[in-house]
Amino acid sequence: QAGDAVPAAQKGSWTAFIKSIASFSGDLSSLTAPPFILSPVSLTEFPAYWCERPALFSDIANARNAEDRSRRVLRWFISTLKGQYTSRNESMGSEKKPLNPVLGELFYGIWPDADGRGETTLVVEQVSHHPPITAYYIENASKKLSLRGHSAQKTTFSSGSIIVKQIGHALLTVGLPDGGKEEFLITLPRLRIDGLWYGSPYIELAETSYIQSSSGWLSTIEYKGRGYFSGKSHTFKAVLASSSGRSHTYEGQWDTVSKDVRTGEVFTDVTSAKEEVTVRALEEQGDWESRKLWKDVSRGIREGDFEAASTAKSKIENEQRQRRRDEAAEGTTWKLKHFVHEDSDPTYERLGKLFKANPPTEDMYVFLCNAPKFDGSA
Ligand code: CLR
Repeated sequence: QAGDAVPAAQKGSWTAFIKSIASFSGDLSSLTAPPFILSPVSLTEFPAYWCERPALFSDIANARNAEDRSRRVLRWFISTLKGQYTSRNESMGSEKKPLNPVLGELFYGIWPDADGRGETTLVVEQVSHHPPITAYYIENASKKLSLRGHSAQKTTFSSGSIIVKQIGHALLTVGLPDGGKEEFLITLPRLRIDGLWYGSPYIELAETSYIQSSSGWLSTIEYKGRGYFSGKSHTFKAVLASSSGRSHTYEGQWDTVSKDVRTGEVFTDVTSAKEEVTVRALEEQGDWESRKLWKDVSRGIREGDFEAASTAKSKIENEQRQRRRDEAAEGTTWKLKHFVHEDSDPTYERLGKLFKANPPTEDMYVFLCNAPKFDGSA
């Protein structure tokens, strides 16, 4: 039944919201949605999904050779998908509309060392508001691993679903024992948001994404949902192949278990608990840090006090508008804190050529290596 999961009083505004999406393409974040679908979490927190299994990330450093390294990178990547794409359904009952970050919004986090995996740190900055673009840098220095990337979306509407094309990519750099390095270009899958009619949206992944290693190994990952080759939702098939023709195939569900097709061995298993990022207490956070910045809006949404949420949100938005007006009047522009923007990414171009990446280049946000110490000093 249409609108089954929508509170009675919000059915009308939900229908209106769905209609406005249908006649719209581009930046969904600017559309007003009914309260029940609002998430109290900002998009600047999402890059943390890359590292919620920190042991799998650090395990990349234990590889014996390039082939093994590519396999471990693929295993870690597949194991992040459940968090990236199903965790709002688990924690809040359905996919929700995240808070739309302001320009300059920051999110810092850490996964502390344990069992010799080393400490992993996270720096996120909202580098554009219109369109929304989020840049991030994740590092496990003791294992010589770093991941830099940026994330933006282009949305369209097709037969009742929202189709989200992800713009941006991630680049994983692995320092090798001999002092050299290996790089991995990671492209991102397409999303389809279904269940809108019922008011209980969820994500299915579609089409293909790639992980190209500078060693030559390439993972080609195909995504399918219910009714396609396995009949199960959240299905993928990944082929890891070298230029010399050797290959491995892994198949299964990215939200539960997958196997090496030839040996039957378990490849990924994300049925155990993940480890959420640790952030500083609110009192220790700066004014631009996401949870501090949005605290009144988030509290309103969480406690069902939508009037308080909306007042607090307007305050932030008005403040932002004033800032942009002041900058225009002074002839200045907002200065990013942790990243420098470049129009093209030479590493993307070089590795992307190997599998004919589309587009042939993308923007790049270079990290300034100025992460604040976690004890609070900037
Ligand atoms: C952001 C980058 C992360 C993976 C990810 C997961 C969920 C996506 C999100 C990205 C972008 C914003 C998104 C969200 C799901 C819903 C939300 C597309 C790609 C849109 C803006 C909200 C739609 C509103 C309906 C839920 C009603 O690594």
